[in-house]
Amino acid sequence: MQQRRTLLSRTWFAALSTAAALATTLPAQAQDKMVMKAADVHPAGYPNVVAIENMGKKLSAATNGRISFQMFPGSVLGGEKEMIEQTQVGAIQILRTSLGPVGPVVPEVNVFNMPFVFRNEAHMRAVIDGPIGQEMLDKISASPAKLVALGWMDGGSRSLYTKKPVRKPEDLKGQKIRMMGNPLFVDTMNAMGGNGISMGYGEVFTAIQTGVVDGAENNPPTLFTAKHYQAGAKYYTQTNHLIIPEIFVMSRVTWDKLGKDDQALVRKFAREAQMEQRALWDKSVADYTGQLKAAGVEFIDVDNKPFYDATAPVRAKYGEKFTDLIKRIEAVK
Ligand code: BDP
Repeated sequence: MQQRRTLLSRTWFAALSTAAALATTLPAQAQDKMVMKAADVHPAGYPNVVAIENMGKKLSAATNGRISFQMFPGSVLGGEKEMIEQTQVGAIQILRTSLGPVGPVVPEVNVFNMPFVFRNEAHMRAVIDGPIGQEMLDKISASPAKLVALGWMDGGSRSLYTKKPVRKPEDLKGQKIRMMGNPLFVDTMNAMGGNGISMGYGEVFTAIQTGVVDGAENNPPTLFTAKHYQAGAKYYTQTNHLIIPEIFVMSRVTWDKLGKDDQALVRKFAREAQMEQRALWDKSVADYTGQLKAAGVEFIDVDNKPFYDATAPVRAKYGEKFTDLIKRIEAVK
């Protein structure tokens, strides 16, 4: 009897130690498997979506499938404002978003959201690639917003698209123009001569179609993929009034669950995603501009000086808190 008990407990002991050994060697495959929800308002195939998907594939390969991304494109998880909130609480793990709707959550980013703060896209890229860009990512991560900023993405330049042609600020009189959710943008449009209406991206098509707004503003890839020109906004006026970089972030809730090595892997592949998106972006601007023209969208070249001058009060109002930073931005070649 005694012997039997010993035998049994030995068997148990052996089984337990095997389980323990498995647990220390296998956590990677079984227990800690993490499928991160990645979200974007843009559809599958859009440069930003592709770059994040590829980042997820690299992470998955480097961790033997322990960490992977599942992409939810095309606003299926909500508009950007809602997705930012979901990322803050950890319901979304990876989010690519414009910096526009981040402004109300992390006010420091508004310096990049100001009209004509960058001279052109090359200037914007030089700023985000340099120390100011890194400082801004660090500010977002250090803010109470619970977002860890992983990198930048290109959002090109935003220009106006309307049902009636616009060539000067006076042409915007009485026109309701949809802007992203941030009071800075409503002020910008009001200063440019129109009536800024803040509205979620997903509502813009119907709003243009039904006349709730007379137009909106965005970059050519978004105008093309969102098909807003098919809703009637066929005049694309090259004001280039906003050159807003975009970011991708990880929920702080998720980031804190990762070990140091995994965090380093995420950083490495994030840097690569930033570079990959830029190459895809340049190609997509050229492609989509061609397709917009082929679809009958009229590109109007304008002197944007009157729009620049008209928005001086907006830069004065929102730039007040950032005077030193703005001087540093201007000094970047
Ligand atoms: C696009 C941005 C996207 C914004 C959208 C908008 O890539 O992040 O949600 O504009 O206007 O250019 O809301």
